[in-house]
Amino acid sequence: MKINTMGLGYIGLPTSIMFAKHGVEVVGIDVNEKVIESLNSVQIHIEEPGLQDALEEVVEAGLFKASLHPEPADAFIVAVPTPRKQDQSCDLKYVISAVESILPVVSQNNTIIIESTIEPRTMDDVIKPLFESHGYTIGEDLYLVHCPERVLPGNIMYELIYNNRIVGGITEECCIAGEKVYRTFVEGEIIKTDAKTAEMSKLMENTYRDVNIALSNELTKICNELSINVLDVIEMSNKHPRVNLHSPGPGVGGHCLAVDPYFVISKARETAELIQLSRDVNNSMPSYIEENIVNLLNKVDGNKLTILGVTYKGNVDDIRESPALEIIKRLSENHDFQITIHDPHVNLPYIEKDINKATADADLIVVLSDHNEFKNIELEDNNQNKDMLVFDTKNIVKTAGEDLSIVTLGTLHEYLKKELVLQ
Ligand code: SAJ
Repeated sequence: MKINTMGLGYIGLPTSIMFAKHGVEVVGIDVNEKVIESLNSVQIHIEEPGLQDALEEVVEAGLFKASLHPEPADAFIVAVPTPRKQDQSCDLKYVISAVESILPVVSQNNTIIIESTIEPRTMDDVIKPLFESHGYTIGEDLYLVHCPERVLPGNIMYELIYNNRIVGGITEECCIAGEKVYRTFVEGEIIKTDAKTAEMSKLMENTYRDVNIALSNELTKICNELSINVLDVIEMSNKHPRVNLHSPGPGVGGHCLAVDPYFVISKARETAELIQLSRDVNNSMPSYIEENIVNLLNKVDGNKLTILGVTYKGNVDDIRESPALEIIKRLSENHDFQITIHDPHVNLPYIEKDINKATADADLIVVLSDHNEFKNIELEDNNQNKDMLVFDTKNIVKTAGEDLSIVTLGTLHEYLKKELVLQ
C-alpha cells in the first residue's frame, strides 16, 4: 500500500511515520518547505516522545519521504489544520486546498480520509460534492471517510496504535475501505459509522472535557469566595464512583478543547447554550489568574514576577491557544510589573532558558504549565528572595526550596485572607 499524508504537523507526521513503521510506503506532503527540508534531513520539527527515533527508522528503511507535491497512491490522508474563523466557525481553506491538490493524482478505487477536525455535516455538504463535481461516484469510484484523530499530544505514538478509531464513511463501502487502511497498525477497536456521526462524536469528546473543566474552574471561584479548598473538594468528590471532576487551572488551551466546541456552537447557535457558557467560563480564567497575581504581589509588596511555563499543557512544546500567553499579555498591558519568562520546552527570544536567571530576585513565581521539571523547583540559594512566593495554578509543585511558600488555586483565599489579618 502507498499513502500520501497531507499536512506534516502534530498529527500528520506521527501518523505518516506510524504507517511507514508498519511497511506502508508513505509520502508526507506539506506546504512549508522548511518542514520538508528538515524531515528529509531526518530531523523532526515538533516535540513528541519517540518520534525522532521512529523517523530515523522509517527513512533508513526507505519507506518515508517528505515532499511538496502529492503523488498517485492508494490512499490519501488529510491532516491539515482547521482554524477558527472570526465568527467562530470552522475555516476549511486548508482542507479544501489539500483536497484540490490531490484531485489531479487521484484515481479509481482510491480511499480519501479526512482526519482534520471539521464541523458536523462537512463531509456530506462540502467534501463529497467537491469530488462529485469532478465526476466521481462516492462509494463506487472513490471511498470517502472521516476518521477523526483522537490522540493525546505527548503520548501520540502509543495512542495511535491502542486507541479506538471511529471510521465515518459516506457509504458502507467507504467504511470498509477506511477500516482496511487503519488496520495496518491500529490495535484498538475500529468503529464504523456514518460521516456526520463521526464528526459530531469527535467534537463531543473535546466538548465534554471543556464543559467539565469549566465546572471545576467555576467551582474554584466559588470555593475561594467561600474560603473552601477547591482541590480538597475535588479530591473528596472524586472518591464517588460516578464522579470525575476535572482539574481547574489557568484556562483551557491547545488546538482542540479551546477550538472544537465552537464548531458545534457555530452549527447550532441558538441551542448550544451550555457549551458556549463553558467556553466563556474557561476564557475567563486568565483574567482571574491576572487578578490574583496582582493580589499576591500586593501582599508580598513586590513587582518582580517570573512565569514558569508558556505551553498550553505540561511536557509539550505547543503554545497554541495557551492561556499562559493571554495571562502574559494581560500582565504586560495592564500593569507595570517586571516579568521574566522561563520554559524548558520552548525556544523563543523572550524565554530565559536558565531557571536560576529567570527567578533571580523574583517576588512571585507563577507556574502556568505542568511540566515535570516544575515538580521540584530547586533554585540556587543566593538566588532566592527571602519572601519569594510560588503561585502554582496547576497544582504540580511538590517542593520548591525551604524558604518558598506555595499557594495553589485551593489555598488562594487562605493566603489572601492572611494579608487582611496582617493589615
Ligand atoms: N486541562 C485542564 N484541566 C483538566 C484537563 C485539561 O485545565 O482536567 C487543560 C489543559 O491544561 C490544556 C487543555 O485543557 O490547556 C487541553 O488539554 P488536554 O490534555 O485535555 O487535551 P489536548 O488538547 O492535549 O488533547 C485533546 C484530547 N481529547 C480528549 O482527551 C477528549 C486528545 O485525545 C485529542 O486527540 C485532542 O484533544 C485533539 O486533537 O482533539
